[in-house]
Amino acid sequence: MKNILEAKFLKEFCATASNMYRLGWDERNGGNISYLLKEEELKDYLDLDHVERKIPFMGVKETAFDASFLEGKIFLVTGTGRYFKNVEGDPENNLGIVRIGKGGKDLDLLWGFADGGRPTSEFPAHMMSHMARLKTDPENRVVMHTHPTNLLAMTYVHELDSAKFTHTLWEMSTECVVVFPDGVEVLPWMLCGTNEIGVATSQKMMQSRVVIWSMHGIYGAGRTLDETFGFIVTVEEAAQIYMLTSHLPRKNTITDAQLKELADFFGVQVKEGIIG
Ligand code: 2HA
Ligand code: ZN
Repeated sequence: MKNILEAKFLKEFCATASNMYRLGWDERNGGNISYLLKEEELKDYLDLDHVERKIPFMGVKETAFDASFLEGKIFLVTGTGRYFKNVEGDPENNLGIVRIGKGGKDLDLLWGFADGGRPTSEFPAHMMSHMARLKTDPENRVVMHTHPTNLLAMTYVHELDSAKFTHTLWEMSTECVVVFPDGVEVLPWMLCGTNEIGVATSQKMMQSRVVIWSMHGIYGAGRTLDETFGFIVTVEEAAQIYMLTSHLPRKNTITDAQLKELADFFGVQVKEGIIG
């Protein structure tokens, strides 16, 4: 077997966590990432028949949570209570590779969480989001949650209407409408770590790859770590421009006609009902 610490997917995952930490978005144990792995990319690194231990799902009501759609799927995931700051230096304790067990009722730990850890408290929201995204895009592999500073600030001062929030973000930078043409979906403040927020997030994920948890953070989904991180960075930069300018008299803006011109030129299908 090859050394898993040398695997491309693991190195890239660790580098992403470090980047997010250095951007100041993942204070303490804030943030979590899950990454759907393919058996082909794992088989040289792990004996997939060897289960270290079984881990129950936490924070979910058995009756309300059904992950059977993901049975047998394998995820690399950050641990509950773990700090992004420490992931790169000590992946074996801070990360785990888990397989969704029979009927989607529990997890097989295949690697990691070596000191007794278990997946993020937001694991249900991650799994429900993966299910929603995979139904929309079978190539989706990443769900990422973090606390970007300016985006959080914006949820305190901007209306929490998804269409209005999207329109404001699109106006803040020329590339926005091209990078996230399906806009953002905004959830009101909700208790995190619960089934309810997982269900609400996954419903929004059917419509958009970016879901905002007001006064908390963001959920992004995508095909690769780079793509998903890219959505979040772009949204956060737009929010930063909003926070730098919203209290000043606005002299210029990107007009709806220009947003439409951008969408047409780059050939992206923008969400209905946002550009007038
Ligand atoms: O994992 O960010 O939402 C820590 C969090 C919970
Ligand atoms: Zn959070």
